[in-house]
Amino acid sequence: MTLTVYGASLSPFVRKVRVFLAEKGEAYTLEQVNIFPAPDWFLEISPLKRIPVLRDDSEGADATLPDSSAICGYLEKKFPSPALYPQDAFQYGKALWYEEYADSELAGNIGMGTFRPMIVNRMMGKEADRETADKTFNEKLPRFFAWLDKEIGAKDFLVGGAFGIADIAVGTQFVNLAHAGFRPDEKTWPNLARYLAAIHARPGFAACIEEETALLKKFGL
Ligand SMILES: N[C@@H](CCC(=O)N[C@@H](CS)C(=O)NCC(=O)O)C(=O)O
Repeated sequence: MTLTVYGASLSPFVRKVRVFLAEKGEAYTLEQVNIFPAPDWFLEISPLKRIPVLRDDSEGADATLPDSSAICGYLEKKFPSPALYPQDAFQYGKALWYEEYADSELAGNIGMGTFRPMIVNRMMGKEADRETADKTFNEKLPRFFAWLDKEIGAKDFLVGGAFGIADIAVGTQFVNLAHAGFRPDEKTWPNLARYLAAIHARPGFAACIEEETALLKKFGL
């Protein structure tokens, strides 16, 4: 296998790359890396100590690339079909904006505010912090849900009438929210709930969700 993804399966950014590769129909090996703490060899390929990192042996012995956005941009150039970024210039810009929105604020609030207190805590042998998770879900996340619900409206995909990077970046963060035990209420945000159900049912997402759910079960979560 020439492509290797270094990371851990519950990371939303690792899942982003895995779903991207699945949609491209490209096979890869997932090499699990524990980043708490990251081993020395990993710091050499990930100076910010973050997962994921992609290795592409077809590009030479040291061909590694950190950061999910850099990796997806690279994979799009290397494997152009099916296109996962819009061709139209403005739609392309919009897709990058949704990706940024998901990777920064949405990820921060879901990750630190729900996934860490409910899942990471328990995986590390600590008590779940339900108070923090409930507070995040009830007070911080509704404005993200409302904005996304409005952006999606009656559409199937966020940008350009086709599934792509924006849907992968947004969809992956909501998998972590679901792992933490929370979903946007379908009566309050019906467009978002319908959209997420459809995105998560795609084979790339469904395979990751199934694998991760089994992993969480092994931890008794
Ligand atoms: N911008 C990066 C973010 C990656 C990221 O934050 N990964 C987390 C795991 S979900 C990580 O490696 N955290 C370890 C740390 O920050 O030390 C990307 O898109 O790949």
